[in-house]
Amino acid sequence: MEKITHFERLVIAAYRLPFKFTKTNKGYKAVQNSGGLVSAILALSEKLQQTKSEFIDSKIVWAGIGDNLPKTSNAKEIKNEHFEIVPVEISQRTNELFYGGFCNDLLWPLFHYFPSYCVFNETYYEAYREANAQFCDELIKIIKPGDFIWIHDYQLLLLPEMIRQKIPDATIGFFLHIPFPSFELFRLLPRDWRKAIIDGMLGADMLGFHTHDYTQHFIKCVKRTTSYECRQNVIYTHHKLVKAEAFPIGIDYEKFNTACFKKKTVTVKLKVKEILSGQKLIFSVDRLDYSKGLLSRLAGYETFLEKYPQWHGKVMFNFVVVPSRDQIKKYKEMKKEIESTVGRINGKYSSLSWRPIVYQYKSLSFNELVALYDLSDVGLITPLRDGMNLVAKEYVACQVENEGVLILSEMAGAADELSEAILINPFDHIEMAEAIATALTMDPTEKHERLEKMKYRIIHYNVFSWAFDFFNQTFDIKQQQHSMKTTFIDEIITENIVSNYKNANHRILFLDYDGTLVPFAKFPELATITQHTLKVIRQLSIDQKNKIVIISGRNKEFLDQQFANTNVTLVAEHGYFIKVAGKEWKSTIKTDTTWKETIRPILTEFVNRCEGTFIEEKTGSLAWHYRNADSDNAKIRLHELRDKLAELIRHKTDFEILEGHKVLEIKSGRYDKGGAANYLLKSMHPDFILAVGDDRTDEFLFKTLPKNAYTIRIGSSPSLAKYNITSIPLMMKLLKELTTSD
Ligand code: GDG
Repeated sequence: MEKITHFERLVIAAYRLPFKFTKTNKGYKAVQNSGGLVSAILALSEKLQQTKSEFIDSKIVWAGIGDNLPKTSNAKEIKNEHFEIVPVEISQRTNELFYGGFCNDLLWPLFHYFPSYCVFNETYYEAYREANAQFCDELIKIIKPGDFIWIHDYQLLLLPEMIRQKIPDATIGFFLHIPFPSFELFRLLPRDWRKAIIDGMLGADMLGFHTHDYTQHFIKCVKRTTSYECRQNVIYTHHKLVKAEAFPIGIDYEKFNTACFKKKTVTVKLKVKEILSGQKLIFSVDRLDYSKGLLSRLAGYETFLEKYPQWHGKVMFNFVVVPSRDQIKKYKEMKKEIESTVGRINGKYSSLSWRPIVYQYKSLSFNELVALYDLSDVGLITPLRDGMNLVAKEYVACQVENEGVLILSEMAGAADELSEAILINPFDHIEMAEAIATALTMDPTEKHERLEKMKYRIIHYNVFSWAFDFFNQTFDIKQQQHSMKTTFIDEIITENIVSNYKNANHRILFLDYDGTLVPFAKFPELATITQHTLKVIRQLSIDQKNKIVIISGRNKEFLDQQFANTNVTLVAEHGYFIKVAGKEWKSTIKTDTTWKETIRPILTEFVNRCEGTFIEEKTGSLAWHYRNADSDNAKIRLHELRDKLAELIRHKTDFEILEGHKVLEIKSGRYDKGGAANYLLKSMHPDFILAVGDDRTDEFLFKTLPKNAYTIRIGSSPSLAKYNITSIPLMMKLLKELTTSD
């Protein structure tokens, strides 16, 4: 398949439309909504309009709920220069329960690590499902082939899977703008909701988070909630691969930086300078929200005033809070508390000619915002928890006329990229006070050097790189999905295999053992071959044109026992040993197995902690079997064991953790079934190759065989094999057909 390099339309689904609509005598006027998501996508759409993008053919479509949207039949025709708008209508009652309830009384506080603010309410959850379904219904009406559907944020976690159910081939990306919490927090959700959220998100092809930590938290939650295998950042669901990746959102650096020189900004700056009349300026701007740490910030500033009286009269803190969610009780109360704290601090420290805090509860115009960023000596950005925090990046971009210092909370996603800021713990008021004092006296050369490093990063990974990186990686995962696509063997494929088999003279058949020739049993030694299967294998192997290879993870002794008196080639321990038909066993490599001494005690510890599990020792590997353990307990232990082993072998590229059916095996990475197959193929030029297997260890085989090989994976998992077949009996039926075809 050709690599997809562009799409017809970008369809955004986000809770809110990017504009509010106000009625004027010339019709409806759109006014931009506040918030990080809107800022980012608007910047992207402007860019896409200016430069004919290689990714997208036409206007961006945006589906969301509209504030004050005209209730006319032509609502859908409200045109905007950047977007084609798809209004989603949700009844007020549902919206209150969905947005006010599930989103803002549960997901927001939970994902921002405020569990005590969480309200768990079944009707909220029902409304959340209903609202996501409503979005799905509206989107289904307009989605066309070639669209890239990009779903945003915590209000729509169930939507990806809902769309997937209706349009299986859709290209769906999902981006979470807030943190994804650790499993310790996520597990506070009732089990069903947890599962629904993870499954809902996994409906997407690509899942984006701001930071590596959030991505890892998500993957851990997937591991704890489902039985899906995760390798690096790829999740192998039953139907497809899904990738989870960190895409730290950026800003339109040029727009902010050049705005500092614009006439409108310069006018504001002149006014501000006049007001400051030589005082230093500390500035902050955030939406009204407890996650932004507004009260903590005031406490830090108060500590600074207390500890550094020499700054009284010489510094002013412009504390801007942008109205948001202030109809909600908690926010109303917080606003009151902020106002009384500001009043108290000002009352305590003001003089006739000086006020330490200038508090504004309002939204600033773009030029006012840029002017204040530029003129301030300190940007005081101290959220208690923040997905990214664009304000911090915008602040850096606007350091033009008066270079300042960024004080940034280490709890903001942005702290990963802005390490030259003064990073502080927002709960530590003393640290914050010290940081303010340090910032106000910082040497100009140091300020400049710190800013230059941060600017470099913000310029190079901006909002466009963020979006295009997301698109590119989605295309890549689509490509990978295609190569792992499940095509079930049908009659036509069977006929084709059989007829090619018939016409061939030098055939080789690679057959895995467990899960392929023999179903799983309670203990490995009980999974023995049946007479019927052995008969088919014998029939195949007596044919002079055939070479039959049993390629397994089992040890030599077991395979010898099962295939005694047959003329088959045996591959044991995933390729460590090979016994060509009629010859002796030989090992394919020499490996150092002293590592076992370190790993064995760890596995023993897990056997002790998880009843029903046991260790299998092979020449070149150690395997932990958990088939007979309580599945919940085993899932948890497996997860811990993986983490522990990954940590241990992190720097040893020679190692491999193989996961088969209810078994985890540690071995050297220098041999695998693919290597063994290559070794056997060296001495022959087959005109027919068939390989059958059932788990990840067989993927090495599928990957290595030439393109014309028939590769088959049993079960429905995504695979590099060309085909899937549902069960062992059906596979045996196919082998039987081969025996009768000559
Ligand atoms: C969410 C996540 C994540 C703010 N006040 C004014 C104004 N703004 C603009 C800023 C900035 C945006 O709003 C705020 O973005 P943040 O990132 O700081 O915060 P959230 O709104 O909470 O955004 C956050 C973000 O999504 C993106 O993924 O970073 O972690 O919580 O762009 O400039 N703009 C104007 N006047 C204001 O008064 N013009």
